Amino acid sequence: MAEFKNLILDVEDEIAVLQIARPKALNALNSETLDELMVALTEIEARDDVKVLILTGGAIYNKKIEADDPFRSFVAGADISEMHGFTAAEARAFGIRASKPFFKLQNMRQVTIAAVNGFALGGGCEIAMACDIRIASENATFGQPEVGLGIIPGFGGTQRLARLVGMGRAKELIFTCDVIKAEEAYRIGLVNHVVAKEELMPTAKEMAKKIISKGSYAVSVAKAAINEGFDMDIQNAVELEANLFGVVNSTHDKTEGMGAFLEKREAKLTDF
Ligand code: CO8
Repeated sequence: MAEFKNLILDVEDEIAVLQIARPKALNALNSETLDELMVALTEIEARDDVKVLILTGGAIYNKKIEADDPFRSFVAGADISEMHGFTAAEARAFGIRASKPFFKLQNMRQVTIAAVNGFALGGGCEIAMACDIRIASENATFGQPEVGLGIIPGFGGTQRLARLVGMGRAKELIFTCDVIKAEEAYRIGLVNHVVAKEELMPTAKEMAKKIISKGSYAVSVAKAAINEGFDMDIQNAVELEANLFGVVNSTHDKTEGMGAFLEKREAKLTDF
């Protein structure tokens, strides 16, 4: 396994927990962290012993108000001190560099869950949106403050936010830079669940375990069907689904899953 300066990776019970841990900048994403993320996600995707990835913001914060609060920040955005001196070409290159780990989160075969603690601003909201599912602690806050900095969301925010919450709400959030609380994020469909701080990781792990108990291959094919079909016209999307439905019908899990139902016993699903 690679060594990381700004990430902490733990794998246990087929669940990888990847913490962004750059506390001096509230986990802001700089180039180094984005590159590390790409390395970590590539390694995780190649591991047969990982079925679900939980992405979270971690480490202990030695800061003013909430000293030593590990829930203070998920990711407070892209690193403003790095972006400040960018030329247009450098800014574009930075966006393309970030798109690699973001697309990896979106499309990797394992399910990705963002466990969002504290600030999820700008690039922080965007990286959470690149995950399949978002669970927020009740102190989490979300926003896209970019236009207030004279830029626009550049890690997919103009696209993924509109797809998740609808164009009207996405435009309001992006144009006003409003920072919303977890409950409001839940109300508009930006997050799937809101839980107490202490329940954040247990809830994410509980959901991961539930997903792992299903046929992992079928889950990954369902993920691909949803992702790839989403931007297609309905005719082609349903045809894609039919093709993938054919693929999963030749698996051990299909024989076992349906056989177990017919024999009125518990299915023993694997991952093929
Ligand atoms: N970048 C760099 N450093 C940061 C960032 C950031 N996004 N956020 C916080 N920090 C640093 C602060 O500078 C500070 O460092 P220091 O102690 O050395 O001064 C440290 O983290 C702690 O921050 P604060 O003292 O400000 O803590 P507060 O509790 O007072 O405030 C906030 C916390 C509200 C989160 C505040 O830090 C803040 O507003 N941060 C910036 C939030 C923001 O605007 N995020 C969006 C950034 S732009 C973006 O994400 C664009 C993504 C797309 C880029 C595409 C490029 C192609």
